[in-house]
Amino acid sequence: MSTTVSTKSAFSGAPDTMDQISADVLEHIGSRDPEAARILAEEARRQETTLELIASENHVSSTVMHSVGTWMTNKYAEGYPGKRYYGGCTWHDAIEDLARDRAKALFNCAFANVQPHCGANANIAAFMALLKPGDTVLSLPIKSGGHLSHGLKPNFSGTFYNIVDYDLDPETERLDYDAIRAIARECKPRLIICGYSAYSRTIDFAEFRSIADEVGAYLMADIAHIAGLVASGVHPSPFPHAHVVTTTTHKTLRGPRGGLVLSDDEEIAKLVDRKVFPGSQGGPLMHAITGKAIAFGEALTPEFRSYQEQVVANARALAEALVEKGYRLCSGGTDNHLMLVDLRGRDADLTGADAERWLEAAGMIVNKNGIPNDPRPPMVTSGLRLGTPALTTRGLKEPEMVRVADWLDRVMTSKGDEAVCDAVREEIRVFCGDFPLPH
Ligand code: DSN
Repeated sequence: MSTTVSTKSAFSGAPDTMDQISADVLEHIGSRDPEAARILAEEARRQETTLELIASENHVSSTVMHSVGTWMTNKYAEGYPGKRYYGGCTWHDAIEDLARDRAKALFNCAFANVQPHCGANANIAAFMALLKPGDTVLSLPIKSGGHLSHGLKPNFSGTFYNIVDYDLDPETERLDYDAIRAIARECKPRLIICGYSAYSRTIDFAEFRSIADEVGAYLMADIAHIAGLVASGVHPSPFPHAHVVTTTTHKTLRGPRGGLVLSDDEEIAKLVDRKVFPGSQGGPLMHAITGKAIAFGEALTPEFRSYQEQVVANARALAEALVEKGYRLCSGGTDNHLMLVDLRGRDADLTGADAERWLEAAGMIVNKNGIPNDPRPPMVTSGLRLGTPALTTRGLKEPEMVRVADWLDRVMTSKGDEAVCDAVREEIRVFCGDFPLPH
């Protein structure tokens, strides 16, 4: 349900809690476009005073944030460093080389293309590099935790390729590698995809590669959700197993919004470059590539590894606290940064859509999510997907996860009672003051 808000009133200044550089930027915009500045200030305030539990979101450092609003936005740079279709690209070459080199160091691989505008675009380029239209792709469907660009019918992937599904084991709600192998033997895919949007368990990339090798398929790992964990060694790496690895840059990796393709295979690398540009994109977003370079630099630090360890520790603590309150978690828990809560375990009538709405009113931002074999439609669902990357960025640790679980439970057991939501909203507003956004 969308809410119409008035944006007409004038900008009344940056929130007090904002860091000086951000406040100066906002005041500057406000002096020229108060209407737009008001919206930005409101969004900053929303982020400051609410708890972000969407597993695919994060808060970037102010360095990354401000780096995407720079001179780099003014330039066309079609092509690649040293081979551009436009003059004046010296510094664009330098920043793209920096981003590529840091990405390769981060994931310990030989090739990186940092130009995809988003994860879905990275996947388009990977498909185009490895497949012809009509080829068979074996993947987990979105209803079981996969991604729309892995084969959903209305998406490019489901439109141009022959998609065969594998599924989770209905009992354990985990990947069943023997069953995947059996389907692969039967359908003989050209490509097998692993890596998911709502799967809370460790992925065995070596096992996937052994299946791919047995049937002569390529293996693609879409690590969009777990990229930060992988870069820090907190989740096993898809290298050297996957032929191609795709990811977004803005989830656990904590960079600007964008996509990335990685590989260790020289031939595939050449194809991916051609399929990103000119195959599926025009001018790269050089301001976003600047932010990627800086975020990858941050991710190469020891602090980033500690952050990822805390993300996983927090997810485990939140999962345990919810189970103690009677919630059922799909697959029984989590090994990574997210969990899928089957709300029916607590109350058979509870839906993801209701919970999402009530929790937002109480200052907790979540997304409804189908659970495996969900009888409810995607806009209703029986589940919530919860993640800890953004909370961990703010400095929350295990004891705070118990508080978050309490707030979640209070709101959901009250069925969104207005007085309960208001009381929790106020507690969270005060709590957030102790855990400021990164400066
Ligand atoms: N839509 C993203 C997510 O929320 O997981 C995946 O691209």
